Amino acid sequence: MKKPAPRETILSLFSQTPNGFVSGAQISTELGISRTAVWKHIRNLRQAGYNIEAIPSRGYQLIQSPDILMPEAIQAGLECRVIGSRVCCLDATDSTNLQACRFGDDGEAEGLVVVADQQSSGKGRMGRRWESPAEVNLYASILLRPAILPFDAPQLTFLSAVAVCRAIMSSTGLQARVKWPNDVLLNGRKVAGLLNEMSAETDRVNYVVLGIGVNLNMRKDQFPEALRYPATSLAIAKGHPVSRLDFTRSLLQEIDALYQAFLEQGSEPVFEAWQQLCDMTGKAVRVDCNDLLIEGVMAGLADDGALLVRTATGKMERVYAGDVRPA
Ligand code: BT5
Repeated sequence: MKKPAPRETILSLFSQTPNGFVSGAQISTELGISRTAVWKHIRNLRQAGYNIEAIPSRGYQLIQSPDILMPEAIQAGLECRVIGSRVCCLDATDSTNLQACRFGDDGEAEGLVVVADQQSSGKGRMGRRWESPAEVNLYASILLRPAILPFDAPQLTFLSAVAVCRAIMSSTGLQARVKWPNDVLLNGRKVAGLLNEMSAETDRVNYVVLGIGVNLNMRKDQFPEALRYPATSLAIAKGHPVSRLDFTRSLLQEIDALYQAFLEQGSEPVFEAWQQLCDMTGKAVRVDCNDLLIEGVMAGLADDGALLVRTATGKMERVYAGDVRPA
């Protein structure tokens, strides 16, 4: 594993001390650098927006971190085994999914996270657009290389959905819900969308990219009028902004834990968690599958992640792609 950057080590030291103080001597020993070099790193952190006070004979104290997404801040003290082994933060990009696929094609190891402050061509499913205004939300893509069959890769969408719900709960206390196949809802409004992309051969996955867009601090006036489904953000639901940095860290930790469970135990624990977060089971639904409309009662998930819908004739339909609405 690559050695952490000095900035990352310093932020990690701050996150480990209960009273928030870290002495210059401690930093200098940890990094093997002079006290003058320590002071220069602290100055650079201040310039990047970190409010750090120097208190004589006690050391440095981190008063406040800026809400910017930087690799060092995301990685400092992150409790992950795989996810976040490398983090790439971009001011702007076409699509973080496209970026992560480029890294995947270049042989980048799994665990890479690409985040961007804004996307000019944020992607939804089936060529749709994901609204990605600057500096308010999270647009992230995670590169994975699981030893699974291409057929099983769609199961990972459920993993992202559960992770997003858990991160929303831990950062805001709000209980989000999932909607098949790739939505996360808050009070019945879409707060996050997921788009997985894959590179594979017939019987082998080269990589999977988990694309995750979460509306964190998006304001009402930033949503276009014509959306397929009513939408919201965490800030609208809470009435105050949420920390993009804290949310991102929490999300990556949730994904890491679920991914380990997926690799060790298969999709069952993920599917079970997803079904508990789904309100539509047992309810009447209408599924729009392009040229086909299926109406019936949502019966749950099949082993492969297909949506099971029991129609009025008693037939159990398996749906692999489509948009679900309450009937
Ligand atoms: C999705 O597609 O919900 C998948 C969205 C995935 C976005 C992430 S951001 C990071 C990564 N990089 C990418 O380029 N993409 C991923 P779908 O189910 O097809 O929903 C798309 C529809 O949701 C659009 O047609 C709009 O109606 C609506 N929509 C667009 N932007 C939205 C937003 N920010 N919040 C809520 N709804 C939105």
